[in-house]
Amino acid sequence: MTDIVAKRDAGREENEELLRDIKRPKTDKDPSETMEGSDSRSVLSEFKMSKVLSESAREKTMFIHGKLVDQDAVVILEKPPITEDTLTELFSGSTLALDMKNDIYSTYRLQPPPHLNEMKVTVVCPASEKHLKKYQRQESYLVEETAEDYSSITLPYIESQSFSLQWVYNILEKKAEAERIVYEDPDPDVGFVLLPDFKWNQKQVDDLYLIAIVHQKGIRSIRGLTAEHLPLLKNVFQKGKEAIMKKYELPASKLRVYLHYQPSYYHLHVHFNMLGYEALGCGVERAHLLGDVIQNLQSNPDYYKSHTLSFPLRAEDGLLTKFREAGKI
Ligand code: GTA
Repeated sequence: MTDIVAKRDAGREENEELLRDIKRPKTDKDPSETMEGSDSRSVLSEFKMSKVLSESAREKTMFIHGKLVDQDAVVILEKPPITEDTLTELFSGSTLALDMKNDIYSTYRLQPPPHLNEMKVTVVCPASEKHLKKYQRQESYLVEETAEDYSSITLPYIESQSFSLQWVYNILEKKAEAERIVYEDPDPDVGFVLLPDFKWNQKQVDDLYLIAIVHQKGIRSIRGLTAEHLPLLKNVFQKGKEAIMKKYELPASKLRVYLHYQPSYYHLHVHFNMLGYEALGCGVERAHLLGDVIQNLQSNPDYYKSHTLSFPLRAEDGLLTKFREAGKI
């Protein structure tokens, strides 16, 4: 925890680096041509908002579509949790205005010093149509996918439509986020890179979120797993938990370790969350505990090749259209 607090300034720099990176997308029209040399604040001042895609008062997040220079972009604003180490300064260094008082109850508006009032900003630029749909609020529908549905509907769809994995390869090849790596096992068969998920600001362990990205290429999701991958999965499970214990002093009993089905990115990766933190996508309809996946493969080497798997799909997901066209829902 102390380690996390000590890294606050480093985290701030990482955020700025992320924003600087969007000025250099590899596209025909590069925003860096007009924005080179500007700092992270001016990057956002270039953002021309067109629509709020979704928002959540509970999560304190807002997903906004707009243009950065001439490119579609999604900006995600998120108010981070309050951390205990800031409380003394928050109480002594803020101004307070009374809203109402009634008997023993009173409410106030607090204006903290600017550095205690930061927001987390994520920028996706250039954002594809698929990104816009991903961040748009939509109804969800549960799909039951048989092994046959996987081969005839899902696999052809994900082969033609998936998000780019460039960010994953950048991490594995140390071209991006190398300084954020918490642990690496470089073995090409059972190795992986463990690092903070970009949804986690690393300021408090209450919402700890890391991902382990396997070095082995070609395993798209749990559907691609067989008993031959048990050494890989056990290695990620064991060494991932050990690395988190060492760095964040969180025992395995405080972790939720799982894979998504369907994932957004079809290169095998494992999510590590703090148990009490209700991360998006940790519900039973989408998350498969790594411990259960290992046991299922131990009792049936082809479990994920043969079983029906359920998962939610959002209204505008092209895969849902394919399932509808096939008369499956
Ligand atoms: N370190 O560049 C990256 C990076 N990218 C592009 C994705 N991830 C990254 N991590 C690092 N660097 O947990 C992370 C994602 C995710 C994991 C991929 O990789 O944060 P997945 O393939 O199972 O896909 O996991 P998943 O979970 O659907 O993707 P994602 O992006 O988490 O979206 C799920 C929902 O979470 C979204 O629909 C949205 O509602 C919400 N969300 C997404 N991003 C944010 C954000 N920055 N802040 C708040 N909420 C977000």
